[in-house]
Amino acid sequence: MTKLSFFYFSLLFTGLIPFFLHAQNNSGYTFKTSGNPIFRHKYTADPAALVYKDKMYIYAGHDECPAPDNYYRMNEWLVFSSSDMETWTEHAVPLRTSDFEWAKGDAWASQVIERNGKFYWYVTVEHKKGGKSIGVAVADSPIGPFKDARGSALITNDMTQETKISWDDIDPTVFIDTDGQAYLIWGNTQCYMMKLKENMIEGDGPIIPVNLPRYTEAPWIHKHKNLYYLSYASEFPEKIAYATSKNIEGPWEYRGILNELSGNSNTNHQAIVEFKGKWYFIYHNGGADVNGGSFRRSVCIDYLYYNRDGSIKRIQMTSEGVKPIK
Ligand code: FUB
Repeated sequence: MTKLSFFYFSLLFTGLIPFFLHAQNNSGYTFKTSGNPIFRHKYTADPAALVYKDKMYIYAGHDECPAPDNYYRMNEWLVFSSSDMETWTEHAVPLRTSDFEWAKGDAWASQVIERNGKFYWYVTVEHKKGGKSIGVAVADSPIGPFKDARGSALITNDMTQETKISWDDIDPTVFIDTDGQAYLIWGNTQCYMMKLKENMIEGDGPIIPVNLPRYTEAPWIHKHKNLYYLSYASEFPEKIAYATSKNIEGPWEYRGILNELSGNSNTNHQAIVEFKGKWYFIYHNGGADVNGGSFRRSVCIDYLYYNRDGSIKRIQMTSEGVKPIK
């Protein structure tokens, strides 16, 4: 290769790196994070975490709105995995709104859970008939490929009547209790709960309103030492608040604010999981770069600590993020 052709080759190669990083499908792209936000090559929002075997998986919506526009342009969800919280792999795009034949778009908040070796992904989408709806996709692996498990929405706007808005059926969180009963919790403005059948793709009983003070959206349910925790986005712009109960069906006791406003993002959307002996608070802010904000969000991770009485210490959002697990 002559010096000149080497020069042109290098130019082409280095010029293509950003293209590859922003390409639709970064299957197998592995990188070390250097603090918050942890993913910087794409905007990522509404994180949901799943701990399975040796790894943490983070599922996120992909904020694709170009600056300076400001609207939710979200057509697909992404999945990342790590075994040490420092080295992350982005896998092939596992799910798009177009995988739900009945959906029109809007890859809003979601959560994945495992049952009997299958992975169920509950997602928010806009229904072709109008109104936000919840769908469920299924896969044999945490990284997919996922496919629509029902061929129809699990929750549609006409199934909930507590508010008149068309976007109240968003932001599903899912939980399987120690007795095997699965629950779906979701909602904007009004929080709802419904039992799921063992097949995980059908409701099992009525939709019950869950009353939480200053509730906006983004419920996340987890259990710690026999206490149920229901965290959620409160007011707008959003802080994350939480409530606890000894019974998953309530009543819920409001326990205060867990996370403050997340900088320049109106939304804050959290997930809470234990991984390898530590608890993590996973959320988004608008801090990836100068174009970051409410419609170009980025996933962050900080530690979560409990007090002896079961309450949770206020989250300290940091630039450094969490330490690698040795
Ligand atoms: O990403 C779209 C919506 O913004 C989510 O569904 C809400 O939780 C908020 O983060």
